[in-house]
Amino acid sequence: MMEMSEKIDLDQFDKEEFLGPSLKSCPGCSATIVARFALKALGKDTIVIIPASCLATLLATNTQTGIKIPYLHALFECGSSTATGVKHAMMRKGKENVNVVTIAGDSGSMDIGFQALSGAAIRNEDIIHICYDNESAMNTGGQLNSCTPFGARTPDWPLGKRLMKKDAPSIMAAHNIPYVATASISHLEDFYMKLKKAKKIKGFRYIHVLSPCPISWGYDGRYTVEIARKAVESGLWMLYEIENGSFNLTYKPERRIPVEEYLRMQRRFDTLTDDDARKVQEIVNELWRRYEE
Ligand SMILES: Cc1ncc(C[n+]2csc(CCOP(=O)(O)OP(=O)(O)O)c2C)c(N)n1
Repeated sequence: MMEMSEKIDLDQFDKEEFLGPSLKSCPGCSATIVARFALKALGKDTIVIIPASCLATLLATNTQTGIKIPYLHALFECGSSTATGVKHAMMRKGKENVNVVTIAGDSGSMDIGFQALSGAAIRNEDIIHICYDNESAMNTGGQLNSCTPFGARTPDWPLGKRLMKKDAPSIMAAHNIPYVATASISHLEDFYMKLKKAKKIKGFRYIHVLSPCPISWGYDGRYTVEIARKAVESGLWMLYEIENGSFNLTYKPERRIPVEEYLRMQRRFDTLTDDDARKVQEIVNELWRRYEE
């Protein structure tokens, strides 16, 4: 289990950068943190597929691009099938070692993109899928989707969602793929270590990263990392990996902070009642009780 410090020592990561100027991200955007560290870990022999999402538009629009390796902007519903085709083409050319990675949002992974993702996973295609989860369809204004958590308010659901968030990593683990992991942009060493490990594994690999969005979640962009850290420190967002079916917690908060410390920093939870907040706390307690058993 890794010890996490507040300050990140950048010397431990590969130096080469694959994202350059011309990125059109909002201040405090964590999708770019996900892409930056994913590409650093995977290295230059990588082809990246990004279906319609914030990341797709901010990396390349019109004649400008901010990415330095081959990049394909896929249709919203086709991230994993496009990646499958690219990987097979590489194999046909004798370039088996090229990493093919899809970086998709939560809708592009768990909603409209799910059919392609599930198909590629069950065939155990030799590709990596990274879902950066900002818990809404942000590129079109932050609409509700299956990854939006209980109680969060969205423009199309202004009173707050009454349904639970989809448990994406468990669904992917049920495909019996060799590697599934969760990560958070607040715990970059952990994310990086998982990417490096995934890179060496053959077959379908899935990493689900918590990726706060200042616009959709309603907070000042300077708090992006702090909010992600609070999600982990409260136990709401568990950091783990499932390697060939065996579960391994990669980080355990020393003393879990109350989930309200996380929830109350975000305007999307403005309509959450105290009773609802207690309900979220109970869900987290139950999750950890079951894990500790
Ligand atoms: C078939 C189709 N329907 C709708 C859209 C419009 N669209 C583009 S991006 C997007 C939301 C993407 O959400 P997500 O995958 O969660 O990524 P995020 O924008 O949050 O980064 C939508 C609805 C589209 N491009 N194609």
